[in-house]
Amino acid sequence: LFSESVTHVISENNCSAEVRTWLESQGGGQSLGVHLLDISWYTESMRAGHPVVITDRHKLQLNTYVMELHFLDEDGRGVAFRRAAAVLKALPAQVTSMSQLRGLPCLGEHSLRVIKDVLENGESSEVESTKQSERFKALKILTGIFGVGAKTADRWIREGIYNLQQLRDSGHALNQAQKAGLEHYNDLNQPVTKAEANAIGEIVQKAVISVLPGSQIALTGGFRRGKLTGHDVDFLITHPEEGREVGLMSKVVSWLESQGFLLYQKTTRNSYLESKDGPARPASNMDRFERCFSIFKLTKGEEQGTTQPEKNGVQTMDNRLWRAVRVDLVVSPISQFAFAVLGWTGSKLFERELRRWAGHEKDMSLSSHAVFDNKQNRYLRATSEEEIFAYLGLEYIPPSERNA
Ligand code: DCT
Ligand code: MG
Repeated sequence: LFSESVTHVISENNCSAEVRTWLESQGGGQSLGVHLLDISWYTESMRAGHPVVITDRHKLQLNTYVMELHFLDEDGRGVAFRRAAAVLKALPAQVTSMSQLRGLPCLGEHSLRVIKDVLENGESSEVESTKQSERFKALKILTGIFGVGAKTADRWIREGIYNLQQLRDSGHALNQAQKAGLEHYNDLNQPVTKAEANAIGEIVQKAVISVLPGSQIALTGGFRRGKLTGHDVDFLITHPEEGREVGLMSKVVSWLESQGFLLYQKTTRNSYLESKDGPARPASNMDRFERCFSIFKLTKGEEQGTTQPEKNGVQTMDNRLWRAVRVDLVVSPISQFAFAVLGWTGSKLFERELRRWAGHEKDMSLSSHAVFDNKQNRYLRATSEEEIFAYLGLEYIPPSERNA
C-alpha cells in the first residue's frame, strides 16, 4: 500500500520562490518535480505561500501506524488519517524529527500525536493497544468477510461474535454475499496478483466478444495504477456504438455462468439518466452504472500451487486446482466511458480529491458519468481522460501517479 507514489507533478516555475527554497532545503535539486497529493490544499497553500510537499517515492514506516489508526474510525476520522498517510507517503525522506513536519498540510493533532509517539518510542502505544484489543481483531476478521461492512461487524461484536466460528455457530441468517464471503474467506483475503488479474482479463475479454462482437474491456482499479496486487480485479466494459451496451451485462454474466467461471454474482441495474436525475452530484461516491459484484473461480496454473498457513500454524499443501477471486464488472455507454475510466481507476482518495477540486476550484460537478459545469449550466463532453483533466485545469496525471 505504501510503496506507491503520489499524484500531480507541477513544473518548478509554478512554485513561489519561498516554496522552491524550502524544497531545495528538503533535498530537492534543480530539476525538482513537485508531487502533490491533495490537489485542493495545493492551491490554498500556494496562495498562502506555504511550502507544499514534496518529491519522490520513499515509503515510511510511519504510514503503517497512521493507517492502523484508520481502523479506529468510529466517528469519520478515516479520511483525515488517509490524508495524513498520503502526506507522509509523499515526503522526500524518512521523517526523523517532528520539525520536518512543520508547515505540512493534512497532519491533524491526532496524527501528529501518533507520529511523535513513534519517533520517541519506536511505536505508538495508542496504535499498539488498539491492535491488541479484541474489538479491533474482531473488526478485522469480520469485515474481512465479503458482504460485511463495519456496521454489521459492529452489531455482531456487540452480540459477542468475534470470529468466524462464533458467527457460524450463532445461527445468524446471512445473505447470499455473506455466505459466499464466508465460504471463500481464505481465498478472498489473499491478495490477487497481476498474473491472476491478467488471466481473468482474458476470460472477461472472451466473454464480451462472444456475446457482443466489437465490445471492449478496460482494466481499471489498482491494477491500472500499476499495483502488483489488489483485493479484487476491476473491469469496465463498453461498445463503440452508443446503445449497443444495453443488456450486455446480463449476457456476459450468463456466458460466464454457463462456462462455470462464477462462484457468486450480483448485478445491480443502471439508473443514470441525465435528464431525469439532473447534474451529477459530487457528494455521491456511488455511480449508477450497471455493475456486477462477482466471485470468479480461477483455475490455478501448475506453478501456482500454494502452501497456506492453517490456523494452528501447520503448513498444509493446498491441492485445490482453483482459487476464488473478487471481480467487479461495470458496463458504461461509450459516451461516458472516459469519465467511467477516470472514476474507476482510483485511488479512492485521489477520486475524492479530484471531485473536491472540481467543485471548489472549478465550480464543476465531476462523477463517473459526466462533468457538469455549474457556471455554464451544461454538461461537458469528453472522449479521453486527458480532456477531463483539461476541463479541470490540471496537467494530465497518469494512473501510476494516482495512488494517493
Ligand atoms: N471507487 C471510488 N469510490 C468508491 C469505490 C470505488 O472512487 N467508493 C473507485 C476508485 C477505485 C475503483 O473504484 C476500484 O475500487 P477498489 O477495487 O475498491 O479499489 P482499488 O484501488 O482497485 O484497490 P484494490 O487494489 O485493493 O482492489
Ligand atoms: Mg480493485
